[in-house]
Amino acid sequence: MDRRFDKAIEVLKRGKRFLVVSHVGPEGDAIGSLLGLTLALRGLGKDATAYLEDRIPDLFKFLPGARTVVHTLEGLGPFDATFAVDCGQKDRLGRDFVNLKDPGCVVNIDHHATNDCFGDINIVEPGASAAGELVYDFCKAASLEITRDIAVNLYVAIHTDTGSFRYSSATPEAFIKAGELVRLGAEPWDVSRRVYENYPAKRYRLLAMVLSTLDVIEMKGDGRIATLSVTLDMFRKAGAEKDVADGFVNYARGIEGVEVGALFRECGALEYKVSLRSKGGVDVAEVSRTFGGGGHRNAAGFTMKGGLEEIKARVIDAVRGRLTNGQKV
Ligand SMILES: [Mn+2]
Repeated sequence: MDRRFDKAIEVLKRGKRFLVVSHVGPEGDAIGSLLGLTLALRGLGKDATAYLEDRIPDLFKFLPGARTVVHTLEGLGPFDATFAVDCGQKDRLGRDFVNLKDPGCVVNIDHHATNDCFGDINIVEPGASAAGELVYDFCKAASLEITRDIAVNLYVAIHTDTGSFRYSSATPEAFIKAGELVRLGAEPWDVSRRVYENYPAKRYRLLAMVLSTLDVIEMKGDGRIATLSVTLDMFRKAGAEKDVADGFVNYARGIEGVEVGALFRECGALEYKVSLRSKGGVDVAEVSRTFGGGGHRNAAGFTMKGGLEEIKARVIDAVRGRLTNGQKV
């Protein structure tokens, strides 16, 4: 890890104009890591542009620096270097980045086991709870000052990616770093209130429709899979944007006796985004890879073309195969 950090620190010292990017459909870790690193670079007096293809979900707009994020790279660049955070594949960094001619040296900072090491320098640590943890490590290694604003961003990154420290990814290191970030000014209740106690009413209207699609499928003594689905029509009726359904998949996994929860989110004509959550007995990253996606052992996803019932049947089959292959723990 140290040599890769040394190389990245070299890049940091040599450059003046930096780009920081993260994945499409950004969530807490993507946004927190992106903003934390961007603010750290600016603190050094560097010119740092933060780019996300997609809008920042409303509940993360309070994060320091959020208003400085750009959603197009047209006319920007060249850059001396680009830092990509929390993203396993280059094509998930947004169209403008993929088409960018002069990103400079690409430093890939990520914790997805499925990362394909697309960077010139790859700091990929699947053992890290969040990319935010690695940005924290990088700031420490490069002696960058972690201000209160940076601490809030990195705390949110770790907090959200560990499911509020509920997942097995909540390692001693995650707690230690989060504790340090609290010492540096991140306020746990303030963050919780803004991130978890601040949902728009339309989220509940949408959730009511989504919960009515619940299907719990028995797997012959091997646990169960529960599915939920959300259609474009439901989004329309609730007046909700697509990110309003973020996290709904956890309602499927949270049922007694259920090993795997799945959410099927319609995102176009005969196209669905599938989110899978496991309690640990099934590696859903592996399931997702067979459909061209990726993620973590207990949280993964992919997009798939076809009708809802057909896609559901294929996913249930794939999970059933894993459940009965002796992989259940
Ligand atoms: Mn992450």
